[in-house]
Parts: sequence; structure tokens; C-alpha cells
Amino acid sequence: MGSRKTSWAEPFKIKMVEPIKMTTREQRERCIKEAGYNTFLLKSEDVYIDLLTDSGTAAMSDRQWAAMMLGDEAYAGSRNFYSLEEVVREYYGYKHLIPTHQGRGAENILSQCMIKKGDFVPGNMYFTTTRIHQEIAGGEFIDVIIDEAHDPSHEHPFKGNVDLQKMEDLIKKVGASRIPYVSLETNVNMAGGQPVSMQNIKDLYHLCKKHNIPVMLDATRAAENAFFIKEREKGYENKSVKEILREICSYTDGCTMSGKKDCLVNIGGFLAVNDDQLCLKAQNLVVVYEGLHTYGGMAGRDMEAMAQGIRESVEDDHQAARIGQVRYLGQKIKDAGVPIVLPIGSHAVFLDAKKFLPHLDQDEFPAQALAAELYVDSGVRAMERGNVSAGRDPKTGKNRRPKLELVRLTLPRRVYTQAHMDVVSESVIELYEHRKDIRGLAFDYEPENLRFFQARFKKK
Ligand code: PLI
Repeated sequence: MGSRKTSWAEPFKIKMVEPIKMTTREQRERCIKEAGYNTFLLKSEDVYIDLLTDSGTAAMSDRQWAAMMLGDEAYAGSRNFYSLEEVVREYYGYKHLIPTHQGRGAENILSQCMIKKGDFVPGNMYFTTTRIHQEIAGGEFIDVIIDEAHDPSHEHPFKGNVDLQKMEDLIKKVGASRIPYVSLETNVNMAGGQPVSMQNIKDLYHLCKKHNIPVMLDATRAAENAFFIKEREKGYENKSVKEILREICSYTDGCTMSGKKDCLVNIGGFLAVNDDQLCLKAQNLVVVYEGLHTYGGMAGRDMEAMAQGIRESVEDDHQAARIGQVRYLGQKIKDAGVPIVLPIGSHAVFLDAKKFLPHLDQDEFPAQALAAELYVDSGVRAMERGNVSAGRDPKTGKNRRPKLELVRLTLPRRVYTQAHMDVVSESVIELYEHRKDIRGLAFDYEPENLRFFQARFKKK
């Protein structure tokens, strides 16, 4: 184990490869123009290294592929449902499982079940799909994350923490009866993949219990969060990711899950709850929106692959390599003086586009422009997480202009090598040297909902 103290390596070897191809700069200039300068609208064929998202992009293990062959595609009562249910009970600890086609399916069901018009839903920073389902159900999202989370250079070790004072103030202001639940996200995506501490989760749970407010976890990257707790929180250094994950969930009343991240599958999700009545209500809605309550929009084989993925996701070695790779990329970029969100998070390196392109106003969408330029430079596809993603304030109709204007270089799990990371960092560093030449963007087409997915832009 001597060498493992200073370096990490993937706990797997590669059995199958998928060819990728490099294009010319002229081709990429044409492709991005045709895509309206939106990396979501590029064809994946035209991408060299795809760091758009870690969602549904993981490489499955041989055991997961073997599990796919055990698919029981019965409409009702598939054995794979029971297998997934058992795994969710063992690893997450919740009593009831309601499968959904992916995370937002679970968010829809939970929001419809729990939120009434005029309610307030506090959360540790918004997530795009989570917030829109809360709003559609008649609720208003209230950000209760600590202030440090909105400062890209602040090195708080648990920047995803809930500010308990903000929570108490909200309860005082609107009353607990208008707060149907708290939406607690682990490894907060929009803050840069920043973890929540166990102490904070515990304190939040006790505060909420006092007021009879349930805590609903967004467990999408909870296993990754567990790894940070192991590394950074006193008393957890000798616990396994598996034990820590279970403890996180024990201070919550249920969770929504996008299985496409931690669970190492290409599609799937679930809602899991402890309350029997809430389960009945959710089962009743899942048949309207997703499918029967024993498949909820997933194929039997996908449920089996997810069950196996969950077992693999809590292996300490897996998380060490996963997060080690993100840090390798982040450190290279940081060492060259490029502004990034600190500390380096779990699933991505986030470029600080406000500092990268100070000559652009936020309404010229610096992060969108930077992601487009990165693609043109090297065929690397990233994602905007800033003013475009934040959307417009429904009350004022104005762009929300969030404090964080970021480009996310998101690492799919078990897919790319260290050499790919070197190519990415070289391209980012080169762009930084020529940053003054990068121009802003203006909308050509702006969709009403979740505009970042389908918007089109033109160069200013
Ligand atoms: O993409 P879905 O519908 O399976 O999951 C939605 C979702 C919920 N919560 C969180 C924290 C997410 O990160 C999330 C999806 N994230 C995507 C697609 C991403 O690229 O980050």
C-alpha cells in the first residue's frame, strides 16, 4: 500500500473501448454556429471529449452488464424491483421505494404530493429541475445555503451547508405550516459540487423535527458527499463511505434520486420515503406520470443494473479514484492561474467565468460564451452554469444574474483517462491566455422553461 498513500489509481481495468474522433477547428466553428452557441445542441459525434455532464454518462462495470441480462420485464412485480428495493433499504435505509424514469420524475411526484400553492420550499441552493417542479406545484424556492457558497474563491470545507439561522428566520417569518419540507442537496451541484457536513445535516434535522418539517434529501451525489465527510470531518476518518451514506440518510425522511450519477447507470431514478401515507400518495401519482409502481418508467434490466451500481458506488476505492481524477484536472488548471471554484468539488471543475472574462457583462452570458469557445478550441464540450441556467425571475421578468457564473467541466464516471484530462487542461489554459478575444452572446431564441437546454444565441 506504500505508493497508494501519495497517488491513486482506478480500481478497474478497461475491457471495451468506444472510439472518439478529433475534428478540425473549421468543422467545430461550423458545428457550434449551427448549434446556436449552445453546447447542448451539438451532436455528440462532433465532440472529442464530452464533459457536458456526469449524468447518465458513466461506464458500467462487467457486473452491471451481467445484471442487465437478469432483466425481468414483467409489467407488474418484476423481480428486479424487489432486488432494487432491497438494495435501497440496505444502502440508503429508507422503507419505501418508488422507481421513476430519472431524478426529475421523482421531483415531480414529491412536489405534487407535498407542496400546496403559496408554500415555501427552503433548500441549500437551487437545482434547475428541482426548482421548476417546486414552482409548478405552487411553491416558492428559498435559498438557505451559507453565504460562502456564493463566493467562488472561499475555501470553506463544507460549502454546501445549510445556514440554520436563515432556516430559523424563514420559519419565524412564514410559519412552519407553510414549509412542506426542506430540500437538502448533498454535494451541491450549482455551488460547484460542494459537500454538506454530517454535523450540519444532524443539526438541520433536529431543528426541523422541532417544527415538524420533513427533510427530503436530494441524494443524487450523496455517496460522493460521504467521501468528503470521511476526508474532512472529525470522527469519520475510519468509517466507510457505505456507513457514512447510511448515516446521512438516517437524518432525513426520504429522498429523490437521479440514478444517473452516483448509481452508475445510464438511466433511472427513484423516490424513497419512510412515511406510509406519503408512499401511498406517491404510488398513486407515479402510475399517472411514470408507470406502474414496480417499474416507474424503468426497464427491469435497468433496475437490476442500478442495484449493482449502488453497491459499487459506496466502495471507498471507487470514490477515491473518482474524486481524485476531478482534483487532478482542477489542480492543473488552478496551478496555471486560471480562476476556478474552490475547493475543487466532487463531480466537476468549475471555471469562474466572471473572473475569466471580466470584460463581459453578465447579460452577455460569459459562461455560455466560454463554453462555446472551449469547444471550438479543442472539441471539449462543457456546460454553462450561470445566468442562462438561472433563468428569469418570475416576478420581475429579469435575468436572475446569479453570483456564480460558471463553466462546468463535468467528469463522467470511469470513462476518461488522465491523458484526456491533460488535453482539457491545456485547452483551458490556452484559452485563458487569449481571453480578451472572447466575445459575448445574445439570445436568438429563448425557451420558456429550463431555457439553457434549448436556447440559441448569436455572437455580439
Ligand atoms: O437529470 P435527472 O432528471 O435524472 O436528475 C435531476 C437532478 C436532480 N438533482 C441534481 C442535484 C441533479 O444534478 C440533477 C441532474 N443533473 C444533471 C442533468 C446535471 O447535468 O448535473
